[in-house]
Amino acid sequence: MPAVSAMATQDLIPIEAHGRERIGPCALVLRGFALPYVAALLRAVADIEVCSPFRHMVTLGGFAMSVALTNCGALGWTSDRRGYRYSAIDPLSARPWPPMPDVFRELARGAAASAGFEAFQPDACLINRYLPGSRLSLHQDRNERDFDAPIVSVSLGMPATFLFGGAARSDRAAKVPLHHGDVAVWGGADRLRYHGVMPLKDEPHPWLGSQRINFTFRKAG
Ligand code: MD6
Ligand code: FE
Repeated sequence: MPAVSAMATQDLIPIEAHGRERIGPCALVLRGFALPYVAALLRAVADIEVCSPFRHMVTLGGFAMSVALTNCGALGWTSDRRGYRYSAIDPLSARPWPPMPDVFRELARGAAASAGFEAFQPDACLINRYLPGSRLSLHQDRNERDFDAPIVSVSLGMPATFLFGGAARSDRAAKVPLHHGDVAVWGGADRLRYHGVMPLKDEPHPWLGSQRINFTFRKAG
């Protein structure tokens, strides 16, 4: 039975109603939380990709990722044949990543606080662009220096099926649909859970067309 709260004008309402879905003890999806920020996010991405274009990085195994990525903020997530790491320098431009716009920080902090993680101070924003067929295989986020800070993941554009697994790669993963404007937050006991994204179907979004843009905020350093 879900927990309930009494309201004056209605009957019993699940506490997680109003666009909040619990996907773990310390993990939530905040439905539509990013909608007020969409225009600012897209404007900023247009600026960021002039300096640090989207590119397909190569993984440890030597394969190009199907997802194209760039970063903003003091640190950016990178991958090559030697492995995964955070870097202050974009290996493509050989310059620092573009700064994280204030509006990004405001969105990430607001979403984290709403999920119970006060005082989130993101220093890294990974920006992923998915086209139809792009996918992200199950993995843990463990390149960050400490695991006390949550991960805040913002979805724009085409819908995706987020896989939210357990502490072991072989644990069964829940399939969580993510739509334009949704924000997933996971931390605490859920911080190291395996997660990924199923191959994207081509279901064009009215504004963004056949792509999904994902912003993943972290405290990496
Ligand atoms: C997403 N991205 O694109 C979630 N994690 O919806 C990730 O979980 C992720 O893209 C670690 C490194 C790169 C990523
Ligand atoms: Fe991840």
